[in-house]
Amino acid sequence: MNEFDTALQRLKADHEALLSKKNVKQIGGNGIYDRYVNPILTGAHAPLHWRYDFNPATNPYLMERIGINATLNSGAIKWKDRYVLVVRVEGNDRKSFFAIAESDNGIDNFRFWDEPITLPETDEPDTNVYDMRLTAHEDGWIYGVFCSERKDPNAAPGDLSSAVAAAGIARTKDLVNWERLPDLKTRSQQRNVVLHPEFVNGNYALYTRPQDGFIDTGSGGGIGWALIDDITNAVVTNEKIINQRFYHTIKEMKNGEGPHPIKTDKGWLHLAHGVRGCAAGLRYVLYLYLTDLEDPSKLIAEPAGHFMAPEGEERVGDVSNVLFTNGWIADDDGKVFIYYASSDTRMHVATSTIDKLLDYVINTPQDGYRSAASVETIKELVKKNKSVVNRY
Ligand code: M1P
Repeated sequence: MNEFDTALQRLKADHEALLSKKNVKQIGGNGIYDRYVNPILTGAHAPLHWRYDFNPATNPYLMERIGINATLNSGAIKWKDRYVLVVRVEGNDRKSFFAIAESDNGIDNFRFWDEPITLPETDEPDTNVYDMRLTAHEDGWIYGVFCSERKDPNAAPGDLSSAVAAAGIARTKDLVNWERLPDLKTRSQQRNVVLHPEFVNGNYALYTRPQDGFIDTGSGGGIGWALIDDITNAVVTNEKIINQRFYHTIKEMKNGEGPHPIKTDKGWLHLAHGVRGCAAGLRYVLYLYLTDLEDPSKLIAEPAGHFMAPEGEERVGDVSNVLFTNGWIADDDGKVFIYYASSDTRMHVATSTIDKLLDYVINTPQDGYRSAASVETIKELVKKNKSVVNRY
C-alpha cells in the first residue's frame, strides 16, 4: 500500500477507535445525577469526510482541509428509538452550523449523519446560527428554535464585533428537510428562546430571554414567557418574566431556559443556565426549577444554587468556566439524559431520573439570599440529623 493510503487507513482507524470508545459513569457523585468519564462529542468526532480531501492528486500530504473547532450546545430528541442530538458544530472559521449525531444508548457511540443540516436562510441571511432547542410540538411538527446572529447595522464604523441576536425558527417532520419560518419578532434582542411542547389556551408558548445588548442583558434578562397565536409569523406582543435574576446568586448577571421543560406529575421540570460575574470572567452553571402543570409560567419550586457546575477538564476550553445545556431526553422508564457542553468546547452527558430530579427540586432548600439564612438552613439539617437515631 502506498504512503497516502497507509496514512488514510491509520486516520480512519484512530477515528473509529474514538467514536466507539465505551463511556462509563464517574465514580462517586452527589446522588442527584451521574456524570460520565468521556465527553460524548468533540471536534475530533466530526466525520473525516467533512475535513479531509481523500484524493491524493489534490491532497498529496493528506492535510486536514476544514478544521472543526468544537462541538457544543446541542438540542436533543428521542427519535425512532435513538438518542438524537442537533449539535452546534463550530468550524475553525468560527461559523457554527447544525449537524445531527445519534447513538443507540445515549451515552456513547454518537455518530454524525453524513452531512450537516442544510438550514434555509431568510431574506436577511444569518451570519451565525447556534444553540438549537428541539420541540416535538403537539401540532405534529418538530421545531428547532435557535439563535440567529447578524452584524449590528448600527455599529460605529470600525466596530466589527457588535451584533444582534434574534430567535430563528425552523421546523421539520424528518430531521432532514427543514422549513425556515420568519424569525421571532420582538422588541428586544433574544437568545435562548424555547418552544413549549403544548398549546396553552390555544396558543404556542415561548420561553424567551429579552436582552438589551448582544452580551449584556442590561435592564432586561430573566426567563420570559410569551404566547404566540401564529408560529408562522411569530410576534411577541406580551412578555412576562417567570424566572428572575437575583443579586448574589448563580444567575445575577443573566439566565436562560435550557431545553423545553419535561412534563411530570408534580409540574413542569425546567433546566436552565445561570451566569454570574467574577474576577475570572463569567461563570455559567446549570440549575433546575419547577412550574405549575396547569400554568407553566407559575414558579412552584426552585432550589438554591447550581445543579451542575464545571468540574475538572470541563472548566477549560474556548470560553472557560462554562456549562451550558439546551438538550435533555426523558425516557418512558423515567431515566433522564442531560446533554451539556463544557466551556463552549465539547459535549457531555449526565444521567438521572425524573423521581430524583423532582426530589432534588422540591426538597433542596431555597435561597435565603443572605449568609445568615444559609447558616440557619444548615443548622436545621444538623438538628434534624441529630434526631436520626444511630446515624448521626
Ligand atoms: O459562552 C457561553 C454561552 O454564551 C451565550 O449564552 P447567553 O446567551 O446566556 O449569554 C451563548 O452564546 C452560548 O452559546 C454560549 O455557550
